[in-house]
Amino acid sequence: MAQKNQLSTILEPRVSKAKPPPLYKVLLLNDDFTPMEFVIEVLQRFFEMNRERATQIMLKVHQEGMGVCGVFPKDIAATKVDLVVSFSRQHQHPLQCVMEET
Ligand code: TYC
Repeated sequence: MAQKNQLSTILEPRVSKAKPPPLYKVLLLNDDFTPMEFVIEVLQRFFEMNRERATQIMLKVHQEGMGVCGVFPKDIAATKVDLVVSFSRQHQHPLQCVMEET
């Protein structure tokens, strides 16, 4: 009985101190030059929105100056921003897309 059986080790329940990873909003900013149809295309292509939802968000950005496209972990948000900005520059549009911690 001097030797303790390893299989009998008791795992005490602990309160987890690990914080959930921070989330980031991906935002589109309004400008006077990017065509509305192009913004709708971006929202459908990179944020998996249907045309109706994409049109609603585009109009919100157009009227209010900015709008949220989605909320993601940091690396996914950063990838979405890069994809939107490079797609927009490829098509010679000045559309701006940024991320912000929630
Ligand atoms: N304001 C643009 C226009 O009138 C449309 C637009 C909407 C541009 C949303 C950017 O993020 C944007 N053509």
